Amino acid sequence: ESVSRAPEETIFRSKLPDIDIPSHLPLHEYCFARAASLPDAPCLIAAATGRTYTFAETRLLCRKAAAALHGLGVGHGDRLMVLLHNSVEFALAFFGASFLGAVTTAANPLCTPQEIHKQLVASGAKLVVTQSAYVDKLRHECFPRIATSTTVDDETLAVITIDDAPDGDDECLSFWGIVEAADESRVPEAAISADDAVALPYSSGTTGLPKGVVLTHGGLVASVAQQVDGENPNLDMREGRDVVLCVLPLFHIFSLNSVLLCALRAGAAVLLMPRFEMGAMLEGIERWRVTVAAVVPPLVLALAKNPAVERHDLSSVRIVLSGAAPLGKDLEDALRRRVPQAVFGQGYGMTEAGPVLSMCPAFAREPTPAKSGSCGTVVRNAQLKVVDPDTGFSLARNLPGEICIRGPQIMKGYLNDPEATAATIDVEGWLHTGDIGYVDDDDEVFIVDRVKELIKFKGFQVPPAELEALLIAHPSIADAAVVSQKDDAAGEVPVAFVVRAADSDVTEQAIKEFVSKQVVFYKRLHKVYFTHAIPKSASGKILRKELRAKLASPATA
Ligand code: 4UV
Repeated sequence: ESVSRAPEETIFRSKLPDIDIPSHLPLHEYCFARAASLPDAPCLIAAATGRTYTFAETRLLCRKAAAALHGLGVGHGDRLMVLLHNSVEFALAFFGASFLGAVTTAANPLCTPQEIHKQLVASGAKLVVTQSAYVDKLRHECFPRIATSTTVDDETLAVITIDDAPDGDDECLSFWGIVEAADESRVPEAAISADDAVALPYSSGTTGLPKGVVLTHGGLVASVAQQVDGENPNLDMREGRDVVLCVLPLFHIFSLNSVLLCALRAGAAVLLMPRFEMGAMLEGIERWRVTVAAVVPPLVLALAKNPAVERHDLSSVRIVLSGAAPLGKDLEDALRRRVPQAVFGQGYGMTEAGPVLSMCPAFAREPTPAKSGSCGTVVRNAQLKVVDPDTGFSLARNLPGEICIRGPQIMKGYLNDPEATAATIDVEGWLHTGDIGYVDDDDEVFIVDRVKELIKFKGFQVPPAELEALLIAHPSIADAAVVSQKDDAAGEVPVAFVVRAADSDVTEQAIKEFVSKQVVFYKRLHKVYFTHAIPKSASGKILRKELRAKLASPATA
C-alpha cells in the first residue's frame, strides 16, 4: 500500500547571504548605535522650521523625553498614543517611550474622535501626545475627562501638546516644557527583552476590524537589519551622506520602519515633512539634496504629472522606493523619465509582517537589476512561500498563490486577540498575507491580486468591516457590504451595496453623509448601490467576489 506524502515545500530565500541580527539590543540602542561615532552628523531635519538636529542632539532629546515620560508615571509595558503629523516630536516621543519599555500606538490626527477613541481604548493608552489643533477631538463626548493632574493613572487621560495649548487651556502639558526640564540621567535602566512590544500600529489584516499589531524590539530590529545592515545592505543608506525624505506619515508602518528607523540605524538624515504638499516637497528635496525618497503610487502619479517638477532640481535623488499599494508600469515609466538618474523600485510590506517582505535588489550596495512591476526579492533571514489557496500546498515558481512569510521580523500577534492571531500565523510560524502573487525565475516577487477584504485608498487602509458596521447601525439600512472599486487617482475606493429597510427611501447622498461624519476622509464611500440582498455563503460570509464582479459588469457601472 502506498503512503501519500505531502510534497516538498518550495521555499524562496534572498539571494543575499544571511546576516547576523543583534538579538539582545532594544530598538533605541540598535537605532542609535552609530550616534556615538557620528555625533555631529545631521539626524532629523524639520522641513517646517529648517532646524537640523544632529545625532548627538537627537539622542539626548530622546533620553530627555524618556525622563519626562518617566516623571509622569509612564513605565515598562505602558501604552501611549502619538497623534501627530511627521515632526521631530513624533520621533522623540516614540524613542522616549522605547527607552522606558513603553509602547507607542500612533494614529492619524485627521481621524474622527470616534476612530481615535476606539484605538485609544483598545490599546489601553493613558496618555496622548498631540498638537493643540487636535485637543478638541479628545474633548468629544465619547472621551473620558482629560486629566488636570501631571501623572498618568487609570482614571484619566493625560494630554501633552507639542505647541502652545489652546487658549485658556491649562489641562494640557507642554511637550517641550517637560522635555527641556527633564534630567536625562534619570532615565531608569529598564530591563527590556527582545520579546517586549515597542510599537502598536492598527491594521485590519486579512479580515474584520482594525486590530493592534504587536511589534517587538526584536522584531523591528530584525526588519531594519534585513534592510540596511550587513556588508551589502539590501536598501543601501549611507552613513553621514544620505538624506531620506520622510513625507509619508510616520503613523503608518512603511514610513516609521523603512524611513525613520532604517535611516537612523544607517546613520543617514531624515527630512521630516508634516504632510504632502507638492511645492513644499519639491523645495525640500532641492534645498536639502534628498537622496532617498520613499513614496506611494499616488505620489508617483503626482511627481510624474505635475508640471512644477520640471522647475525643480531633483538631481540629488538616487533611490525612489514605492510601496503600500500596487504600482502600474506606465506610471513607473513616467516617473523614470522625470528622475532618470535615480534607481526606481518597490518594496512590499504588510503591517503584520513586520512590515517588509520583499525589497528591490537594485537598491543594494552591490545592486542587481529588478524588472518593472516587481516588488523585489524576499528580505534576508526570512522565508517566503506561495501557497495554493485551495489545497494549502506550496507552489513552484511562476504560479500565483497566497504569499506567506516566516522570519524573526513578523508580528508577535494581535493584541488581546489569540483567535485572529491564529488565523493569520499558522502553527509552523507562517504569516498568511491575503495577497496573491508569484515568484519568477529571478526570485522576484510579483503581486497580482488581493484575496483579503482590505481596500487601499492611496495606500491607506480602509477595512470594509468597519464601514459595514456603521452602515448596518443606520435605522434605514437592513444589510450592507463594502467592496473596492478601481480608481485612477486613489488606486481603489470603497463603495457600498445597501439593502434598504422595509418602507425606507433613504438616499445615496444621506448614506454617504452619515458615513463621512464618522470616518477619516479616505474611508468615505464613493458610491452606494441599492440592492435587494447581499450575496452570502452558507456560513454567512459576504461573497465579495460576486459583488466585485457586479461592479465590473456594465449594468452596474
Ligand atoms: O498593512 P499595510 O498598510 O502595510 C503596508 C506596508 C508597506 C510597506 C512597503 C514598503 C516598505 O519598505 C515598508 O516598510 C512597508 O502597506 O498594507 C498591507 C497591504 O498593502 C498592499 C498588500 O495588499 C499588503 O498586504 N501592498 C503593500 N505593498 C505593496 C502592496 C506593493 N508594493 N504592491 C502591491 N501591494
